[in-house]
Amino acid sequence: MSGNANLFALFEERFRQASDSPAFSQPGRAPVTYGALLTLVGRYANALRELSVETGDRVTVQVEKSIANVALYLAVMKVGAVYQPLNTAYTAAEVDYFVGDAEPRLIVTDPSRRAAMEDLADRRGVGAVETLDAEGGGSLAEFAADQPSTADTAFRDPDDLAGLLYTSGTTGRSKGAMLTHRNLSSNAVTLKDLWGFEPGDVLLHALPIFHVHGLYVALNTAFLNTSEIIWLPKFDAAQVVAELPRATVMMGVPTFYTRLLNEPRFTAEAARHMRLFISGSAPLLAETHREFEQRVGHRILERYGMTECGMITSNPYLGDRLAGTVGFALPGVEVRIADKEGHALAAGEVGMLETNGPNRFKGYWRMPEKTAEEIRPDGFFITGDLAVMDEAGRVTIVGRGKDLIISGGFNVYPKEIESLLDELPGIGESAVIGVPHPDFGEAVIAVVTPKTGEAVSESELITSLSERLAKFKVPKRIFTMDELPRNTMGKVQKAELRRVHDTLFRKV
Ligand code: MCA
Ligand code: AMP
Repeated sequence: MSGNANLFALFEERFRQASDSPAFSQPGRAPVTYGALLTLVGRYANALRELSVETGDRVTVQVEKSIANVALYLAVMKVGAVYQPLNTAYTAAEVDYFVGDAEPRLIVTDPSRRAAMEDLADRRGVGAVETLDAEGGGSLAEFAADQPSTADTAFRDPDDLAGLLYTSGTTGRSKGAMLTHRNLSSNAVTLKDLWGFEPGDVLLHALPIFHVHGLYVALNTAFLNTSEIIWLPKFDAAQVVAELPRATVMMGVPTFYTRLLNEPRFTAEAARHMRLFISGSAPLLAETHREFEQRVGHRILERYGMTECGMITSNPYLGDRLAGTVGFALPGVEVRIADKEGHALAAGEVGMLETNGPNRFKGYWRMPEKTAEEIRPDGFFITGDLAVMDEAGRVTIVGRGKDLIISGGFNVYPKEIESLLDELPGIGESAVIGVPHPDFGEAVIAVVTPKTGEAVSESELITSLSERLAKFKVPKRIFTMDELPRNTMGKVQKAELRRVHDTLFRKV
């Protein structure tokens, strides 16, 4: 019989060997060792089993970032269940959809949302609701504290699910990407080696942990290396600068790096101990890359990935990190730039980036037709990103074949907002576009046409949208036009709206 493919089995062995080493350090608090983390995970695993969570069950988690949250993530994996993290900004209406689709056994929520989640659980037939707060307290923490500290690690096959992470679609409903133990392990092992993780590395962690970047890319590589993790609740430039002198590696979205450059205390001296800065989730402007190098003497390593495939390409750790490019396919990962039929194009030609490898997800949860549309029969996944590859295999992302806005590293699908706007009183039609923004990279704005004879109020529209949508999706401005520009086929010309944005509208 082959070994246990459960990723937690791999971590467990390493955590045990490093049991006296710090796993997490937080400003002003005693560190949590890997041994203490193992104990906590054991207690949470027993708590999950007591709550009837079995292998293959989904556990929906919408809680603030905390070490207890990490222990819960690891415990879900340990018992062989499937972790479904949700952005804390999602409203009850948004969570309702995810819960209805994933059909979890257990929902873990912030204490402030308990009543709303219990209602939802009743309607959706979810067995249990428990809470965790930002300090790691709450009903689940209390229950776990009374449990034994050791528990068996469930035996899992490489293709069994470890995570269910939702990505919105360009049309219609959000899709749950089914991520397997093989997907997560292969990516973590590859990145740890590729990015040169070594004993003594300290990771500064300021990302949220409900997305692939902060959860799997950052935590899993650090865990494989049993690195100390400087644990910050969120990105705060001044706090990051204060903690950097103890760190060697940091991962962030481009907004982290532009915000650091706006912080006068961010100097070469502050970054003297750093080995590596990594950026991803959205394009890093070449000028940010250059300014960063001038300021602190580090070339940011830009990589490219997505929820469905984890990391796909990376600039080299040793070798040229070129501004504006995302580097080479990871070892073991295939990338091709293809035409509409999936045939590879020659070097230098722009096409769709398609990829395959052990990191590629298993498919969309209960959506076989969507899976078949996006994964070709030869296994290549159609990413929706337009790219070009040079003779040496270096990839540059040149645009998106999908109508998507990335704001501060969060994805926003215009279609979702347009559908809600179109339902509001007084609106004829709407178009949602992304426009350049100095902090978020892109900002969401909307253009609406009023129904004949009706007046629309920007602030009322924003208030209505905020009741249904996470804050980061709500347009920063909503402008009114008599009619939307259309091409001869009648399709709204978003490129034209973006082009005239600078001249027609005030900047956001
Ligand atoms: C917060 N706001 C935002 C965003 N974040 N609006 C647009 N885009 C955002 N990303 C809202 C707030 O609700 C607030 O609204 C106002 O904007 C200003 O908030 P501020 O305090 O400046 O924001 P913040 O709390 O400092 O957050 C900004 C942030 C954060 C630190 C950049 O958004 C963040 O941590 N982003 C990282 C996202 C990420 O991890 N992405 C990875 C997913 P108001 O003032 O009205 O209340 S992609 C992925 O995983 C793939 C696989 C990959 O390749 O990595
Ligand atoms: P998500 O669906 O949240 O996983 O977002 C994945 C998308 O983020 C990709 O399809 C790309 O469009 C974008 N992305 C991630 N990393 C980069 C990068 N380094 N440069 C440009 N776009 C990126």
